[in-house]
Amino acid sequence: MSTQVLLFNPRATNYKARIPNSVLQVAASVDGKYDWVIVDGNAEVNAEQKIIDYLSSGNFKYFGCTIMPGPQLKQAILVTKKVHELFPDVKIIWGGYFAANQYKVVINSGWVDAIINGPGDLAFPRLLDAFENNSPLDSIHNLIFKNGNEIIITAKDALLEQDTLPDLPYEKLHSFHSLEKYLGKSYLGKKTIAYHSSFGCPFTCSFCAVVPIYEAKWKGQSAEKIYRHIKYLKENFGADAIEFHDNNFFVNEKRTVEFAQLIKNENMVWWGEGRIDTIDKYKAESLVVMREAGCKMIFFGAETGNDEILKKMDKGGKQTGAQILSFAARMKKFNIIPEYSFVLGTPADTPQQVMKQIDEDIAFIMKVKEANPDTEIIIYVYSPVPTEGSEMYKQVLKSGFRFPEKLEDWLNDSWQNFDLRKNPLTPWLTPEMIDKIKNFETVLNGYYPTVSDIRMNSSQRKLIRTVSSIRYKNKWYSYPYEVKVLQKLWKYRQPETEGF
Ligand code: B12
Ligand code: SF4
Repeated sequence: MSTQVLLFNPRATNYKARIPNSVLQVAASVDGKYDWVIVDGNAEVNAEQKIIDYLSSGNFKYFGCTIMPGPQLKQAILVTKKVHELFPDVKIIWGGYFAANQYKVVINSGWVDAIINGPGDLAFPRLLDAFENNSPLDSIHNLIFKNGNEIIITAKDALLEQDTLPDLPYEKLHSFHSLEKYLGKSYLGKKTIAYHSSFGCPFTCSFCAVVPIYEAKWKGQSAEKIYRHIKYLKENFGADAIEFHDNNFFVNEKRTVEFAQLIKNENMVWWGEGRIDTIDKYKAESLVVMREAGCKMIFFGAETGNDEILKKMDKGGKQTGAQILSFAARMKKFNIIPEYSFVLGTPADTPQQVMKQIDEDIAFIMKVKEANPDTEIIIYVYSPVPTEGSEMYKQVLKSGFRFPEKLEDWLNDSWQNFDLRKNPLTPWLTPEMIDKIKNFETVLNGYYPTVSDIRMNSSQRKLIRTVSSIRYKNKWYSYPYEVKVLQKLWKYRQPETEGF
């Protein structure tokens, strides 16, 4: 086992590092066959130097980097470019949502030898074997690479049975970076696990980056497997809470209830992402058992109250504005906090229509708060993902919007901010529209400070609410400087950009 693989998780957060599940699962796929190390940009002061030191030893043949859009792009691009220049013999492999969705710009950069397109559990070890044996790459599934000028995209594998995958090598990760430090404080608990229990999603929402990669497929680990890992992290490292990082944790009611029953006596608090129309079908007994077992809050993509747009977004065709409202009220009965995310600023034929839609969404969000004031609201500004063929993406292309053609262009501030979904600079949104969305968000968060912000105490909450109330009640959103000052002073944390 002499061939060494360096796996890099570029910095994505300044706020708190989480277990780097992407590179850890990739490590598991080659564990025992290839020797590997992990460099985590979230946990290192100078990740670049650490990588150069490792590679200078001459022991490494492969550099694997995971990459999602947003600030992670910075270290990913700069460090990869350096590795390519200083160590031309080291093979560079990228994986993750950005690499797969924006494959053209990545592979055309000339620095990346291959992209893993979707799960890497079979593709990565097979790719390394092929490189080792100098054999062709065409027969390896879930792969994108270049043959001369031609970009080759190989077939996708069906999703694997998740219980057949190897356990994550937590102990070896612990030898690089302390696991206790990864189990951070959160709204849920003092030591929060980041756990990823399923891949994909059975739906095809036309704005979602999961769709082009997983094409409406979903596979989850069994409740027993999840429970076994959580118990291990609890017993060995003192974990007391779980953030489920699945795109859609609650697809299968039976699995959710089985997990709830297993975890019930472990005194763990947990959170995950789900769909309103899926969980609205859950039986009352299931919701009761989930809450008793520690499920305190669930994140939902509410998106908009407008049924026409919901249809255009292809939310499975089942979610409606009326259901979003009644479901918020239903969750109150079970004492589970719904965390609703909305996507404002979707394209329309005229600027008047875009603005009208923003106004209607703002009014709708206020109605949700009336139905259940505990509902946490997250507001995103729509930023396109290349879901080729969807109605929404066709409209985006019609507006003249184009993604960057050079990898380094993603280093520009505006493109790094693009996927933070705050001000994506899409052609149909005017500064006035963006201001309206942002100012409303500021006033809303002032009037209803988020319960998940653990840095604000109750008197601070009361004061910020009083200051914001005149604006909220009278719908005066422009220039909310006084609210902003207080939020800055008390470091209001935006769960949407800094983590959940
Ligand atoms: C954890 C997480 C974060 C963490 C940081 C993660 C980190 N690496 O440090 C935080 C909270 C900081 C974060 C932030 C953001 N995130 Co994020 N994040 C996730 C989340 C929930 C889990 C990622 C994960 O661990 N997955 C588990 C692993 C096992 O799966 P995987 O990454 O897919 O890995 C497999 C394959 O992809 C492949 N693979 C992946 N990498 C590599 C590398 C190599 C070398 C190889 C061989 C294979 C390979 O093999 C793996 C095993 O099969 C995903 C959603 C999801 N369910 O994946 C979103 C997700 C990646 N995030 C997303 C986004 C947009 C963001 C933000 C940019 C914006 C936002 N508002 O959320 C911010 C950026 C903020 C910032 N400061 O950087 C989107 C990306 C969408 C897109 N447009 O492409 C996702 C998909 C969520 C979503 N559905 O919208 N995120
Ligand atoms: S339900 Fe969520 S994860 Fe699934 S396709 Fe829609 S937005 Fe994406």
